[in-house]
Amino acid sequence: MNKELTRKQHLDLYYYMRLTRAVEDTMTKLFRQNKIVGGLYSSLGQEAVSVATAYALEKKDWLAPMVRNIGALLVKGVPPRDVFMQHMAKYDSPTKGKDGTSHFGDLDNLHIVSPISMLGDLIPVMTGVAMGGRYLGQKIVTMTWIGDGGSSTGVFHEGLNFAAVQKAPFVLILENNLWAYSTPVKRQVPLQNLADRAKAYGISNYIVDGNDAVAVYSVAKEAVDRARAGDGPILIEAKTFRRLGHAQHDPAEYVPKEMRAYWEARDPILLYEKFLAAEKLLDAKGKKEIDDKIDALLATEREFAENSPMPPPAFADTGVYCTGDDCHKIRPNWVRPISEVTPPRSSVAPVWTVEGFGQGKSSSSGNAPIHFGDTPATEEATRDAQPLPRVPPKAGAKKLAKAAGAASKSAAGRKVRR
Ligand SMILES: Cc1ncc(C[n+]2csc(CCOP(=O)(O)OP(=O)(O)O)c2C)c(N)n1
Ligand SMILES: [Mg+2]
Repeated sequence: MNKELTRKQHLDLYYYMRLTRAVEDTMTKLFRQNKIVGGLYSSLGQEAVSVATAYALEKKDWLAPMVRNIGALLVKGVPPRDVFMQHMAKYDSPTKGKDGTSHFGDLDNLHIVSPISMLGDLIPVMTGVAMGGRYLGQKIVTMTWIGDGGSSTGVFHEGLNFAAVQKAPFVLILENNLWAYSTPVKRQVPLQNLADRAKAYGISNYIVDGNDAVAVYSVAKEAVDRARAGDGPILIEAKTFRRLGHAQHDPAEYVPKEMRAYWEARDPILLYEKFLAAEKLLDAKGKKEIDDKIDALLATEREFAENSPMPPPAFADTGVYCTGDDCHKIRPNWVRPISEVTPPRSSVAPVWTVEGFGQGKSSSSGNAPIHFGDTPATEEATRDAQPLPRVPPKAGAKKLAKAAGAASKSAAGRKVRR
C-alpha cells in the first residue's frame, strides 16, 4: 500500500476510475442511439491518468480538462448528469446546449476552466490562473493535460516557457498515448521521452507508468506539493495508450494488433483491482457494492439527462455575441488596491546594462560579447568578437598572417550596438 494514501483514498481512486469507464460506456450507448450531438471521445485505458492526477489536487486548486479527461471532472465533483447533458446538448447542461463534449467549466464553485479546442492553449491560460492565485495569496496549484501530438504545438512551448520564467505553480500532465489521430508518436517527435521537453525550459519533469494508478497519484502529489511550495511548473509524462480511435468515427485500424493486445493486458482498472486484492483492500463483496453504487447512480443521472429538454428554438440567437451585462458578469476582482497593481506603482524601471551578458562561450567557440549603450568595450571582448580567420588546412604561413591581419583591421573600434 502507498503510505500516502489511506484505505478510503485507495478505494476512491478505484471508484472514480470505474465511474469514468461507466460514464463513457453509457455515452457510447447514447451515441449509438443518436442521442449525442457531435463527436464522442474516449479515455478507455487512460482512466488512471485523469483520475489519479486530479485526485492529487486540493479543493481550492484549479484544473482545465481536455476531451479525454472526464475522469478529472468527476473527481473534481462534476455530476455525471452534467457530462451526459453536455454531450447531448440539453437545455439543463452547463452550457445550456450551446456547446458539446466536455467543453464546459465552472469558475465559481469547482474551479474548472473549460477546455480549449486549440491544442496547447490551456497551458498559458492555466499559467495565468496560477499567477492570479499567487497574486491573490491563495496558494493554489493549477493543472491541465496535453497529448503527445499537442506537445508539438507552438503554444505548448511558449506556454511552458512562460510558466517556467514566471515560476507559476502549475502542473502539466503530458498524456503520451502513442497516437495523435493516426500518427504514431515516433513519426512526429524525435524523442524517446517527451518529458525531455521540460529540459528546454529548465523545469522539473517526471515520467510515470500511466496505467498504474498509485504510481500516477504518487508522482502527481509530489509535483503538486512542489509546485505549491514554489518550485515552479512541473511536467509529468504519463506513458499510456489510446485504446479506441481518435473518436467514435475512427475504427483505428492503423494500430498494430500486437500493440493493442499488449496494452489491453495492461488495463489500468484490472491492474489496480489486482493490486487492491493483494493489499486486502478490495474483495468480491466490496467490488459488488461499488458496482451497485455506480449502476444506481448512473441510472438516475441518465434518466435525468434524457428527460431534460433540448434548448427552445428562440434561444438559438442569444448568447452568440457579447452584449455586456446581460451576457456575462465577469468583472476584474481587484482584491488588492488597484493603485498598487497598476502603473505607476507597478512600473518596472528600464535597465540597459545586463551584467554578465556576452561572457559565455558561443556554440561556435569563442565568446560573443555584446555591449549595450555606453558600456565600454574591453580589449579582450573586442578581440573575442571577431570571427576566427577561415584558413584552408594546408594554407601557408603567409596566407595565415594575411588572414589574421585582415581580421584585426576590421576589429578596430568595432562596437555592437542594440
Ligand atoms: C492547434 C491544433 N491543431 C490541430 C488540432 C486538431 N486535432 C484535434 S485532436 C488532434 C490530435 C491530438 O493528438 P494528441 O495531442 O496526441 O491527443 P490524443 O487525441 O491522443 O489524446 C488534432 C490534430 C487542434 N485541435 N488544435
Ligand atoms: Mg496522443
